Amino acid sequence: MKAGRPRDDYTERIKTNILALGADLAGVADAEPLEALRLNPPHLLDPFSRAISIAIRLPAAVFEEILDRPTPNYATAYQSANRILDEIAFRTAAMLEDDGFPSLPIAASQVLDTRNWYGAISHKAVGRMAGLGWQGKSLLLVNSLYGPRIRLVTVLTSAPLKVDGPIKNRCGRCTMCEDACPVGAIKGVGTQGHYTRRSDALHFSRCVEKLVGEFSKLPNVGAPICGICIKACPFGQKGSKKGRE
Ligand code: B12
Repeated sequence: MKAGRPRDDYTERIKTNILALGADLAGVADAEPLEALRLNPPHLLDPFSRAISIAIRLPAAVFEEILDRPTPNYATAYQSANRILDEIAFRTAAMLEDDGFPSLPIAASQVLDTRNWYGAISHKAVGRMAGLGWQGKSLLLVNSLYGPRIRLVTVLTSAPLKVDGPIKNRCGRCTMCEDACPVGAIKGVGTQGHYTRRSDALHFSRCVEKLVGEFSKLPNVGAPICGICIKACPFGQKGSKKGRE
């Protein structure tokens, strides 16, 4: 199959196959606006015209357990989610390449610049441009049904997929994530689009220091995770009407 005009039927088939691999959400972003992101390597997007955003939700009970720190069960769910996402992305890229379209899976949770905390490409930016959710006050991608209780992965591709667009930000005046953050890292600044720098939304060093300096050293956690701003978001909470309206 040759790349060319976006094809609705092919896009639907690919999305259906991605969901069949175990994903909960899949959407397509145009790669061009993503060139403005900090990319590693800088020419990462050159061969590609599309970025597929794929998400899986984490079990709700994992967050019920979190009070003021990440739990071993959250650490395990985090690792399992990354493994599942990496496999789905790998298989999706292979499927697209079988159809003749070069495609590159980007790992769910790889940090390439460990000094400044950057991955190859921001999965949240891809997810937002692919319509999976909006960028909340927590800086996280918030899906209307699952809230921020999702993890993300990206597949870059040259396949002629139809692009989905960003969706409206529904944080409104809510301050639940801001109020819950144990180090007051969330500034509570809303955006209808996206933040220009992460420091617009976050006291970044407060978050990093808590996660890296303290939480990652907890027994049976071993990763810079937290989960508190995720749990606090009313979107995706069991029994919450948010997202179902
Ligand atoms: C390094 C890293 C960290 C670091 C730094 C965090 C940070 N805010 O950058 C630390 C260890 C502190 C961390 C913490 C957390 N992380 Co983290 N982290 C990453 C990682 C590996 C790279 C992030 C990165 O490169 N950021 C670069 C900055 C510049 O990008 P950004 O934060 O997305 O913000 C920009 C864009 O989104 C942009 N944007 C949005 N839309 C658009 C559209 C266009 C066109 C453009 C140009 C820009 C744009 O605006 C922002 C400012 O530039 C990603 C995986 C990945 N590759 O994306 C996971 C990731 C962001 N982390 C995630 C999570 C869940 C967390 C934590 C909750 C910890 C946890 N697991 O419990 C906290 C939350 C902190 C917070 N509130 O932000 C998830 C987010 C899932 C979601 N629902 O959004 C990700 C995506 C991992 C995954 N595979 O799912 N993380």
